[in-house]
Amino acid sequence: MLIIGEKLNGAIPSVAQAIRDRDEGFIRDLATRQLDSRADYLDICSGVPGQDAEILRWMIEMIQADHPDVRFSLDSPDPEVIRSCMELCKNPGMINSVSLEGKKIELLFPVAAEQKGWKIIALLLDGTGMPTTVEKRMETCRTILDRAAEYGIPAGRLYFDPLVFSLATTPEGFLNFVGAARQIRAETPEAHIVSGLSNISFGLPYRKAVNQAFLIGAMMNGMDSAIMDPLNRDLLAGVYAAEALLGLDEYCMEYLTAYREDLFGPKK
Ligand code: THG
Repeated sequence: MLIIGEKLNGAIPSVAQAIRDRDEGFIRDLATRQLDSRADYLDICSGVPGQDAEILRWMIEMIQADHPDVRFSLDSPDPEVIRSCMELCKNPGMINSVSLEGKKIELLFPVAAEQKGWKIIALLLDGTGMPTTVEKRMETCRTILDRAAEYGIPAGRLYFDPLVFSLATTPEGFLNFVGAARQIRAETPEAHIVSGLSNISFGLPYRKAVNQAFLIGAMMNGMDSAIMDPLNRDLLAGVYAAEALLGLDEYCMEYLTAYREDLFGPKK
C-alpha cells in the first residue's frame, strides 16, 4: 500500500495558520513525523488561491533541505503550478491531479511523459459534474487511459481516484466507489486505485470509525494507495493488518516489524 501523508494541507486550520505565519518549525515537524510514520509521499496543498506556487515552493525547498530523499504529491487545482513545482523536486513524485476538466491533460501529460518517474493521480471527473454511477466513472477512466497511451504513458503510472462522497448524503457512494475500483483493476490490472479517506465521513460524528471501515473495505476491493493521516496509529495499523490479510505480507513480517518498532503506538 502506497501511503500519501495528508497533513501538509492548508485546509487543516492549524496548517493554514502556520502557512500564514510562515512557521518553518511547524511545517518541518509535520513533514518529519509523517516520514517517520512511513509515508511514501507527502501531499502538499496550500489552500491559498493565488499564492499556491509560492507556498508550495516554500514547503518543497524547506522539506527537501531536511529530507533529501523526500517525494511529494503536488496537490493543486492549477496545472501550471504543478508543472513549475515539478522542476523544484529533487526526486520524482506524484501529480495530484489530472482529470478531463480544462486543459489539465494537455498541460501535464507532456511533462509526465518526459519525467518517467512521476506517478499521476487521475480523478474520474469529465467536467460535466460529479459522477453518480459506476459506468460514468468507467467512461472517464477509459478516456484517460487512451489519452495517456497517446502520450506514451503506461497505465502502471496512473492512480485512479474514483471519488467518494459522504455516506451521510450519498448512501450508495461507497458501493459506487468499490464498483469502479473493481472494474478498473479487472480491465487494467497494472493501473492503481487511490482515494482520500475523509470525504466518506463528512457530516457524521466519530469520523475515525467511518474512515477506518472505508479504508479496509476499499483495500479489500483493490485500493492500493491512500491519501491519509499516517499519524493516526489505528489507521496505520489497519493498513498493515489488511495488507497481511490480502496475502501481501508474507508471514506478517511487515506487520510484526511495525508493531515491534512501535509504529502503531505504545505496545498493547
Ligand atoms: N483525492 C485526491 N486528493 C485529495 C483528496 C482526495 N487531496 C485533498 C484531500 N482529498 C485529502 N487531504 C486531506 C487532508 C487533511 C484532512 C483530510 C483530507 C483532514 N485531516 C484531519 C487533521 O489532520 O486534522 C484529521 C485526519 C484524521 O485524524 O484522520 O481533515 O480525495 N486525489
